[in-house]
Amino acid sequence: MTSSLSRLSFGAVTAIAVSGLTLSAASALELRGWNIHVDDYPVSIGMQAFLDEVTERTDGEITGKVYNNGVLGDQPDAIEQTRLGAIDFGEFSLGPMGQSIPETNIVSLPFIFKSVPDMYSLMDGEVGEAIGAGMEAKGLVPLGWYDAGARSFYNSKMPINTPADITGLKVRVMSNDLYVAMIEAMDGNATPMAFGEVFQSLKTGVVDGAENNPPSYESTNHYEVAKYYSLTEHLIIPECLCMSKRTWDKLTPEQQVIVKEAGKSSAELQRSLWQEREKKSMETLVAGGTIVNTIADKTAFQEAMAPVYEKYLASNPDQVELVNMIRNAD
Ligand code: BDP
Repeated sequence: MTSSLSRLSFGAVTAIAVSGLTLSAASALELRGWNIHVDDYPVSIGMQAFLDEVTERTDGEITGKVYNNGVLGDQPDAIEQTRLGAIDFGEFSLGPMGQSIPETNIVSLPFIFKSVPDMYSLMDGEVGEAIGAGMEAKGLVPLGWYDAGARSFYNSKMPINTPADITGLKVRVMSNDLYVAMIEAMDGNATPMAFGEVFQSLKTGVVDGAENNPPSYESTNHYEVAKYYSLTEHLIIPECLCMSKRTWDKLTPEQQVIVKEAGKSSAELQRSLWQEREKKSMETLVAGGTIVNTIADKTAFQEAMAPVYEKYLASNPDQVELVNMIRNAD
């Protein structure tokens, strides 16, 4: 009797202990965040602020680490990993996202946004919602739109003033067929390549140039090996702090509210840090010997993109309305 009683109570205690363990394992989450940029980059600071706010407001139930410098892998790969839940969150350019999430491709049409402020107001409204819904359906929950300014061409040969200057130039682009079409429309040779390989490729002449915003051109030291920076501002690509839908689904409704709010406030912080960094980067570039030229009239570049639009709209008839909404926004 005594022994069966004690066996019983031992069993009961074990059950309680085990269920206690299971409970605490389910509520404590440790997140892994993917980031391609260097530690002091506005994106990196924004992501850390996001994680800190989430940890503080969930009383430590959600913790984690942001892995900077692309140590968790290339961007196209990391996007897939995040969709699958192997990475919990990341800050991605909508550029390389286009290959797996067609709705995001719209922002990769050259010159689609008239200006960065225009991009902000469209992404914070209906356009952002439509794109965000497409992302969510493919396993990424958008938490905040980050700023990445405007991208311009840089190369080691000469200043670019007209589309004809791109003829024959070997230009690295991000992984997306639209960028290949963009370069080919100007008779250049496009090479899709991982961000981390560009410095060496510029240095050894595998490519003559690439294109990016001032902070990325500067923080990667690309300006040391490609000194002509021509302000074509042909692409204004928003970026997204987003969470894997699989991770999102593990959160309680209260945690989801906190995560969304922290995402939004981190985007505000990132956007203001971005403005400062852009200025600083331009100063660093000029001090480092970069030869910067502006393009007073970009019409010729815009006109050269006609075949890119034609082909895109023909193969994405469902996006015609959205494209027009962006192009006609004032
Ligand atoms: C930077 C983006 C980063 C891209 C990189 C690139 O912030 O996400 O990976 O450009 O050109 O501006 O690959």
